[in-house]
Amino acid sequence: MKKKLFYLLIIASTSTILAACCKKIAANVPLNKENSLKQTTETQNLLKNLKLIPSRGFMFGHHDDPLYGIGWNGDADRSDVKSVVGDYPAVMSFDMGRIENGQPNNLDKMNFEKIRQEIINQYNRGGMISISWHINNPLTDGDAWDVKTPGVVTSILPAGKNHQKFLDWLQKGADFLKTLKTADGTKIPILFRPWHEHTGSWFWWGQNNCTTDEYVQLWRMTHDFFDNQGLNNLLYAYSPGTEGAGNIYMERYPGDEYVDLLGLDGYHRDNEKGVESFSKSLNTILAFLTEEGKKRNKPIALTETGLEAIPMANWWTEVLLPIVEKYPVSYVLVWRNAFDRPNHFYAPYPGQLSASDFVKFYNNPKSLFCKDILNLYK
Ligand code: BMA
Repeated sequence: MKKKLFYLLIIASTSTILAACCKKIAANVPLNKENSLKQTTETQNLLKNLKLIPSRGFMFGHHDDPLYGIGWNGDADRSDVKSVVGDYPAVMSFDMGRIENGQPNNLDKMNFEKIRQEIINQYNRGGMISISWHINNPLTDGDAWDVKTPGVVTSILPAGKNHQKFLDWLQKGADFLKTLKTADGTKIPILFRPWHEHTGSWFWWGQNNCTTDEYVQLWRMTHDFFDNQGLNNLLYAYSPGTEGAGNIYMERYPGDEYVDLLGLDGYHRDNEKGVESFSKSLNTILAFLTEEGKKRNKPIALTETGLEAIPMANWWTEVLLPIVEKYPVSYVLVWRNAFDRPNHFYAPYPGQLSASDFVKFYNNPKSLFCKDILNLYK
């Protein structure tokens, strides 16, 4: 049994004042409009709680957690994490890729209706939801990783030939996001994580595939579009990869008014051989984010991480924990446990080599799972 009986201190939002603020221009890009959309109370509370959590520990998260796992797909009330430790992750993330085409299933074959239901379930448990979007390439209609043809971002900005097509895609995304409501109509707060890992070049919005100004325009255009749709239940996470701290991390930062959380996507590769470089790059960037987060009053998080197939028995307590516990990260999220791709998993399942170490990790008072979080929205 888990010993920690901590419930996240709930600080009700009594503040009704939202400062009407001027947008800061981080890059040399003119702003389209003033962002005057007022976030829902639940969304403001989530942001406040994301800032409070590091005084207690960090939330654990898992991508697609309740949808499928090793040896199963679509079972009710199932989760590999829960099967190992008896509790759901405090954070679950999901992906909207293919919503832009009006497809019933996302890029990992998950039905959008089912995703919606699991988002509602996670909200009702008091846990947090994040959404990424591996959106197709609007120039070639290939996938997000199709980087062979240059000029994709140029083609979707206001002067580009695919601008309207892209706005139609954003509309489809907005229409899905608008359906994320509880039975009583409460809009579910979502940490939206667009245009992630852009410091690498494997996505069409990545470093070598567009200019800094184009990237910033793309981000702001997306945010402004969703604002105009009345999506006041979104927080925005900026999630570069591990290419660097400082100037590399900030080069394409869209501005404080467009970002709510500073994230990092950083994976451990190469098993034992990769421990040093994994901890070195995380330590460098998380130390930078700690300072930057303080300066900008933004929470920070390890928005994607993991060691594929976890072939190291004590990875959780001997590699991951010693790094993340040094920094005020609100959450740490590992990627998915694919049911249909051998050895593509990042959380343990019963009998997996690192399962007992994961129980130790869970029992550490700093790691927060769903039952440790009473309600992030109050
Ligand atoms: C990648 C892999 C892919 C998957 C994509 C989006 O890291 O897991 O198999 O399609 O994420 O979830």
